Amino acid sequence: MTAKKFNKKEFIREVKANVKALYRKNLEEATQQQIFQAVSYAVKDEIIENWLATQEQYEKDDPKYVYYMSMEFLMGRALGNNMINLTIYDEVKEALEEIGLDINVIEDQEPDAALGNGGLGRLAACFLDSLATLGYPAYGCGIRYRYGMFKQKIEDGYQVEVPDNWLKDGNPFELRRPEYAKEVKFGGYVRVEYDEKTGRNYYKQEGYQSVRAVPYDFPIVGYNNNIVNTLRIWDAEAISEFQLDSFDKGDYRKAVEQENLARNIVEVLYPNDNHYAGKELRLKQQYFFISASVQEAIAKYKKNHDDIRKFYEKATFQLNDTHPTVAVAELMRILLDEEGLTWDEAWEVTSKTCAYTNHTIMAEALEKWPIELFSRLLPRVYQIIEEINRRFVAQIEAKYPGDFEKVRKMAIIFDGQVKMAHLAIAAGYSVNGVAQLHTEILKHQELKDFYEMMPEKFNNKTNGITQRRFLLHGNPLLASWITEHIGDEWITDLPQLSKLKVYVDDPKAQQEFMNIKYQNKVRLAKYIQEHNGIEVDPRSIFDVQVKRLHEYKRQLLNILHVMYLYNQIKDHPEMDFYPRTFIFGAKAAAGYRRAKLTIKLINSVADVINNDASIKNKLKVVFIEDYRVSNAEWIFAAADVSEQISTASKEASGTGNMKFMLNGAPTLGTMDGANVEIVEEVGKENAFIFGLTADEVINYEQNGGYHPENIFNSDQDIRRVLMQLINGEYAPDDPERFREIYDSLLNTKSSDRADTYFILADFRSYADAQKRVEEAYRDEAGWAKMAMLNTACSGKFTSDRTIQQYVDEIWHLQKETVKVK
Ligand code: OAK
Repeated sequence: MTAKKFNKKEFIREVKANVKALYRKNLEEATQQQIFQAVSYAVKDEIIENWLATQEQYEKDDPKYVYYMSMEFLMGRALGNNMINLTIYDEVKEALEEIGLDINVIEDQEPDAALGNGGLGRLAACFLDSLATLGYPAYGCGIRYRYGMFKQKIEDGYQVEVPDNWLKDGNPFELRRPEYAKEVKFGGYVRVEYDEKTGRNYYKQEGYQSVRAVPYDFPIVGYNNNIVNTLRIWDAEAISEFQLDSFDKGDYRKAVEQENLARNIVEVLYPNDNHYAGKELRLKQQYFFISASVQEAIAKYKKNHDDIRKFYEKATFQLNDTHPTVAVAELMRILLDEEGLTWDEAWEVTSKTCAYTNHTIMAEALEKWPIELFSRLLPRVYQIIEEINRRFVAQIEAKYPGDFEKVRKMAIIFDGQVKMAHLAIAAGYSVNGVAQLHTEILKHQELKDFYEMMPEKFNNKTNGITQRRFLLHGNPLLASWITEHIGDEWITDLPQLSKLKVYVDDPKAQQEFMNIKYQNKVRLAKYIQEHNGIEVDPRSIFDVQVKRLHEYKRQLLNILHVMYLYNQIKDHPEMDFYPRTFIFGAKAAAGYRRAKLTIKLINSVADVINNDASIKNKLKVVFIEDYRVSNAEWIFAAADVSEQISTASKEASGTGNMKFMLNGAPTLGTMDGANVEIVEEVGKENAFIFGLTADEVINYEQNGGYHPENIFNSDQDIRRVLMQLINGEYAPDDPERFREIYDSLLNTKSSDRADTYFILADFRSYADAQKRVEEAYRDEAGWAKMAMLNTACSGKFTSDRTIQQYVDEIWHLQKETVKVK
């Protein structure tokens, strides 16, 4: 299992040669960006033999593959991670030092591959890392967006979105594979021909427009095992004129339209998290990468197999939420129209191939496409979905005779809409949630009818994260300390961390552990100083909430509590208050007005507090601009407190919570998503839990009885904070600025129910939990123990465990091993 020996001299020689070949420069003349490129090509060279060897081995063994189909892969930077997984990080670092280069500066040149929004996209990236590390044959299938997640600038406290031109300097790790290009067809109409000989109808799409899907491959390096899997993301190119069929030749307008289609389709990632916008272009994106990926999976299978009816023995499609669900119908289309299977044969293959993961219960995230749009864009695919629906409805009626309610609630096509979740559940062989609580809510609330009809399909796969990126790379000091104490097996076997438990009462170990935390806080403080111009004290408590900005995640609860603390300190200057730095990082969807206003509120509160000398630096508020994977690695390493304060029942799992825990930050949170399991692992006494339970929230939602105005009227501290939203305290130039937020909490006119996310209901118990944090932090030894226990008990939350469960319980893949030559 050991990787090829690294040759330092050879590596340096190659870096220099690359600078010459790429830029006609000597090392001394090259920019850091150019050196980054040169180093990356040298690292790619280390990868390429393994990549070839892996694919050869797979070819020979003919294993089953999982195709992880996802609109998003939030990969972050590749260079550091590839060096880590090749186990050449320290060697490269030394080699670069020898020629006067700083590896951190070089790594910092790389733009994040931000082809995702948040949790779902980052999970996909962690899964690819674990699949390669565990030795399972896998493809990530996605889109090569020209522009990824926008870059966030903060101007005058407001979020400004700047295009993310991540490919502008070229991408050293990608490989264009034109030999695997596929044609994808949109629009037109379906012509049916009856063939008397076979007695079958044949369906042909005509008058369509098409684009050429061209794949780019990214190596996914397994940790220290010679395995390199592939992330295959598709670019769109115009079908050149000479390829138009004779009927269309010379049709200039069509040629131009096709060119526009190709240009638009992969232009940009939709920046919505947990929200569906229903845009036509988005459906085009979905079908574009799915059609190309399914065609490729079938072509690959047919290379060495004759019987397409056994396709599912060699391939399984995991649908990352409903976004890739059109795969169900595309697979049916190919099997029926191109492979000539009967409906029943095609259905058997499809329903043994596709599996679906649900990542949210937020109603506004449910994908429903108007049938007019769907049938116009994908006429043949729509016909197939109609037939799937017809048969599914017949099944419902057979099971529940006369119960039209069931049909109304479960049909795939209803009320003029195609419901993608219903399609995924009806067609898939597995439906999973991403944390125990979430799966229970799916089974007994959101997807109750489906669970009752087909309970065997439902299962849970609690999310996980890769320790290679979020500890070994992101927190090298702690990683080394852990290795010194328990060896390095934790890198591929995270539950080994429990061996750290013997050290949690050892004063020396405690001191070392907290000293590492301190150094990581110094590193982050420097970053904040450089990027925000704010000085923060690394001795203060770093209380961190980083994640997408969404009302259900309740950044508003956090900042309202900061306003409350500020009032307290102002009222009682002599009060004993442990200095705190509240750190936020969050992007809001570009069109999400209230989320953007919340960012402005956070920055406005920060301005007032950070500039009030009278509070003597007891409180600081920092909003880190452009929160993304690369700076997240540093943020988790430096956190003392992990804010996971979503309204119970709303956060499907959370994965940031796991990254904090791994890095020794106790959770301050609600009993929501995977927080429940975190508490199960570390013990309630090593977390700060508050707020309504999921059952209580659901009960209010279903039966009413929640009246935030009563809380407002009876709790003077809360009243005061809310009044400060509309009296100009934080908006002297425009006291009405935050009226919308105030109204959302109290005014039933402005929304269906005031305080949709139960912020006032949970405020007191949140403030109490925060008080407990402060008390606990004052006890140095006690805190060190708690922090260490969080790391020691985080073993469950590795994505290696999650992937092994997907393999054992859903995909049934065989482990591969690859030897280097
Ligand atoms: C994004 C778009 C549509 C639907 C869901 C999402 C999404 O990112 N959901 C998140 O998925 C994560 C991975 O499973 C979970 O940890 C988060 O709780 C969930 O919000």
